[in-house]
Formats: sequence, C-alpha cells, structure tokens
Amino acid sequence: MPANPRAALIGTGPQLLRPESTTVTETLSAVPAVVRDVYATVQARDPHEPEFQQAVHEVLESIAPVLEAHPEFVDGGIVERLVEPERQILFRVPWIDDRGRLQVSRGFRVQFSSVLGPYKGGLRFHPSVNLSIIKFLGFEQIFKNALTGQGIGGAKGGSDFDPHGRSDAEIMRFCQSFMNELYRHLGEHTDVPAGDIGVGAREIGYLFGQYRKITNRHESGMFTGKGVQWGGAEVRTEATGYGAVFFAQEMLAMRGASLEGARVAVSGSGNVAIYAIKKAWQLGATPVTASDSSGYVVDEAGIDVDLLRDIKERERSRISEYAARRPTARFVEGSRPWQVPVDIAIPSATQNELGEGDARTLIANGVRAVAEGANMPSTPGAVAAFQAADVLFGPGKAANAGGVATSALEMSQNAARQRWSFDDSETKLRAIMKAVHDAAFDAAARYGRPGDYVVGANSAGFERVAHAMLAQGVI
Ligand code: NDP
Ligand code: 2IT
Repeated sequence: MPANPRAALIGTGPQLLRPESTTVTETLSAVPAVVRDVYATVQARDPHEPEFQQAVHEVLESIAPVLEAHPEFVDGGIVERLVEPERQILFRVPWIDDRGRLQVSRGFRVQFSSVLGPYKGGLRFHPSVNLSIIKFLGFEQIFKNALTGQGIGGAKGGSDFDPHGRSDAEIMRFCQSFMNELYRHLGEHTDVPAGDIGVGAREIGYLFGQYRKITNRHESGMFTGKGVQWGGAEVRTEATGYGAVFFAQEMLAMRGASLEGARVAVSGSGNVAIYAIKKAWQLGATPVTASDSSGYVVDEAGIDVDLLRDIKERERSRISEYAARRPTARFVEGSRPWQVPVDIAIPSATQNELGEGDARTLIANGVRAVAEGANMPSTPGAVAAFQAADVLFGPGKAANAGGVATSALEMSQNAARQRWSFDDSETKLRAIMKAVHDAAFDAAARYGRPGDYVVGANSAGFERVAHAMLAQGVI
C-alpha cells in the first residue's frame, strides 16, 4: 500500500473523470448586472471551488428569463442569499482502523436552504470529497427538491473517508465517529440525511444506530434510505435509477417515441446504475454497459443485473470481474462507456464523467436521449453539444429527483407510522416523475425555451424557492 493511499487516490481518480477543463469562463450576458456581480463574488469568495462555481453558473445562466419576469426576485436579494449556505459544518472524524492505528477523516454537512422544509440530501463517502463537491451537491439539491413539489429543503454532506477495502468493523467505527459530531445538527424537523456515493444500506444502519444511542430517541424520520424492515420505504432503494428511466420515457413520449427496443448505455454500477439497468430491461430496452472507477464493461447480450449486483453489491469487487464471468461481455480498462453506440445514455456514476468529446461521439453514433442519473455528470460543453444536436437532455436535478422524492415519501410514512406497498410506492414514484417532467417542460415553454429541460428544471425549482424566500422575509 502507498504511504498515503488517500493522496494516491485523489491524484488518479479525478483525472480519469476530468475529460476536459470544466472551468467556467463564459460571462452571464443575459442575467441582470447585479446577478453577474453575485457570480463574481462567488468566484472571488470561493476560488478553490470549481464544482460549486460550475453548478452556480449553470443555474444563474438558466434563470435569466425568470429574473426578467420577476424583478422582485432581484430586488429581494434571492440569488445573493441562495449562493451562501444557511450553515456549513466541518468537523474532525477520528477513528481506529483494524490494525489499531488512528485515522483522521474530514466530515462535512452543508445546510443550504430550509425555506421549503427540513434540510434534505445525501451523505457521500469518497476520497475526492471536499467542500467544493459538497457545496455543488447541496446547491443542486435546493432546486431538485423544490422541483419534486414536496416540503424538503436542500443539503449535502459526507466525508473524504474511502470505504473501499475497509472491513465492516472499520465502516461501523467510522460511521459512529461521524455521527458523534453530526447528530447535534440532525433531526426529523431539522435535517434528514440519506445515502449517496459510498453510503448505502450498511452505512445508513450504522449511522442511524449511533444517532439513536446518543439521543435516546427512535426518531425514524431523521434518516431516509433505512432498511425496509426497520422504517425504510419500499422502492427507496430502486427510486433514483427507476426514476431516471421514467424520466427518459417521459421525454421520449413527447416525441412519440419509447424505450422499446432501444440500446442503453449506463455508467456506474452502484445504487443508481443497477436500478436504471433493471428498469430499462422492464420497459423493453437493452442496457449494454456498466462501469466503475477502473473502466467499463460492454455486454452485447445485455447486462445481467443479478450478476452485476453479486459482483458490485455483495462481493464489493471490481467491474472487470463481470466480464470474467460473462462470455458475451468485455472489459475496457480506464475508460468510460460513451464510445459504445446506443440510443439512450444514462450517466449514473459521478460529476463531470461525460465530456464534450464523449457527447460528440454519442451524437455521431445516433444517441436520441440522455437522462442524468448522477448529479452533474455532463460537463457544460457536453450539455451544449447535446442541446445543439437536438438530443433530448434531462438534467440530474429533474431526471434523478425520484430518489429524494421517495425519501420524502419515506418521511411521510414514518410520520404517520404507515407502510405503503411496493406497487403503491412505485405508482407514486411514476406519477412524481411525470409531474417533475411536466413542471420542467412547462417552465421551459413559459420562459421561451421550449424543450430545454435545463432551463425548465432550474426555473421551475428556482421559482418555488424564490417565492417562499420572499414570503418568509430576510432570513
Ligand atoms: P454508489 O456508491 O452506489 O455507486 C457509485 C458508482 O459510481 C460506482 O460504480 C463507483 O465506482 C462509480 N464512481 C463513484 N465515484 C467515481 C469516480 N470518482 N470515478 C469513477 N467512478 C466512480 O453511488 P450511487 O449510485 O448512489 O450514486 C451515483 C450518482 O448518483 C452520484 O452522482 C450521486 O450523487 C447520484 N445520485 C444518487 C442518488 C441516490 O439515491 N443514491 C440520488 C440522486 C443522485 P467504484 O465502485 O469504483 O467506486
Ligand atoms: O442526490 C440526491 O438526490 C441523493 N443522494 C438523495 C438524497 C435523499 O435525501 O434522498
């Protein structure tokens, strides 16, 4: 093992995922000067936060027509306030590894906005986590959560702790230490975390258990994504991947098309990817790729989702193992799946994993729709290329909103001490994804950009947040 495994990972992982520069240099020519100044302030205040700047730039660029139609949002300082989190918590997470050595990780929770409800958003455990990543995710979460139409604010958190290769006992000790600090900032009416990269059912169990022990409260609605045996909602596990496929289906339906017979490229092989693959099969498509941080597999017979789950979820092994056990598949090391000719792409691994060059390859190969399962997986250049080529493009804020929307359903069930069936819950998810699609589609049309789901999702989410902020005064 290298002397500093975390430094080694930071050095290699992001390079694989940075297909091009994502530095944002464009001016925001269409927005009011005061909003351009807000962006300049963000750049000056947070110069070391490129992902946060990228996320802010995209939203500000999209909402120019909203600000023109609603001068009260500009006068009310909505944008100035939104780019500054309500609260940021940074903390030390000391823990002891299996060899008895002390390790110190860094913990984060950025509580961006509680204007629509308790702070809500996942926790990410990955060595690349830093304040820029958590702030970009928390900022996106404000508008995504507003778009769902449910009463949930926006937040994100996590740690630079790397769960890969750690024993269950190490994961548990880490989660307990993480919660020893974070518990005081959480609660079913205050802040309700869930999973994200590196945080699944196992981690949520340990985090919830420690919260319960420290507070002496079985407060089931303080975390979502819990096991279905102890307060978790049916369909929460499947919701983000299923929802992304439902969103693709809605976009295609606007053009009289469907998923039937389509070839689909999915990236990632975690929670979102696995259930996107499963739902794509159920709707008559053939998902042909999956990936992880080591490379991708292409399987012309279609991805065997049970085998993928065995390898990635149960064995926590590498994706190359899939090709080793499946004669129709091959493994391509150190690369992403965007060279494979497909009709539909569902990037479901991480931010900036699909660059402009990848987008051009997908377009040349005939891609018709892209639904983002991950948060901000497409770079700004890739988004522009898809839109210029008239490819249907569903941004993460809309396309992956099914996960957090089903978290809100879990909170409702916990509050009412009810349990809804799998089928009822999936029907609700299906309806929510249609409503999210329609809200984005309608807002795009209202603001003069028909078919532009980026403008539509950002505008519809922003409108809801801005009205609530104006009503609630200068907070
Ligand atoms: P998981 O941890 O379950 O899976 C993540 C997958 O992405 C793994 O295959 C992982 O590969 C790969 N990956 C992660 N980081 C990198 C990286 N730096 N480079 C290459 N591959 C990487 O996470 P989820 O499936 O939950 O999350 C995937 C995406 O979806 C994230 O962007 C997340 O923010 C977003 N999302 C998740 C929601 C949810 O409900 N879980 C809801 C909405 C969005 P490896 O195994 O090698 O690490
Ligand atoms: O990015 C996301 O929306 C999530 N990781 C899910 C958040 C949640 O609270 O369910």
